[in-house]
Amino acid sequence: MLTRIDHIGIACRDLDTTVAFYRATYGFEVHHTEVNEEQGVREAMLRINGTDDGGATWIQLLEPIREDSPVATWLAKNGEGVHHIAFGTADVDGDAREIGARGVRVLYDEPRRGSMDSRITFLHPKDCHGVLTELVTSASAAAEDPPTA
Ligand code: CMX
Ligand code: CO
Repeated sequence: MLTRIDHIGIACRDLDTTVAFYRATYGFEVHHTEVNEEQGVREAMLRINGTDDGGATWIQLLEPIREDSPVATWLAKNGEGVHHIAFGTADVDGDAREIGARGVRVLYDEPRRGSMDSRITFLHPKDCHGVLTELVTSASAAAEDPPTA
């Protein structure tokens, strides 16, 4: 079951200047940064608020590290802006299976590693009214509530 907005993913050309904008304009601080080689991004997670299931809601700022990465392709076409939304769930495997069975293309056979050791998968934007949609189980949610299926 999808229980919350986990994050909004925002594509930017320069992570450091974008982080500086979010800090100066809104007062949001960086909780975590990492390079995700597989996804082709350098990213910063800005924690916006806690949620009643013990998770949190984030802004994920994404700078491409490779020209052939999804974020680089998207930036070249659209410029900076909102790249995807992510729904949080305690069971990304089960939810991806259920949503796939409804005819929405799930991009990965198995969830992959996302920010902060979360497990993530994506739904094709063309099957979601133009919105690239990520499903994510955070490392803490997985530890507290392991999938039983
Ligand atoms: N939002 C909405 N539409 C999108 C999109 C996005 N982020 N990315 C691509 N599209 C649309 C394109 O506009 C294009 O539409 P048209 O055919 O009408 O022009 C169509 O989808 C195909 O786009 P493309 O540029 O040819 O790109 P690809 O098909 O090669 O890749 C996708 C699209 C979704 C499969 C790819 O971006 C992907 O695998 N995304 C998942 C991984 C990812 O985004 N990782 C970065 C974030 C990591 C994280 O969150 O941790
Ligand atoms: Co994301």
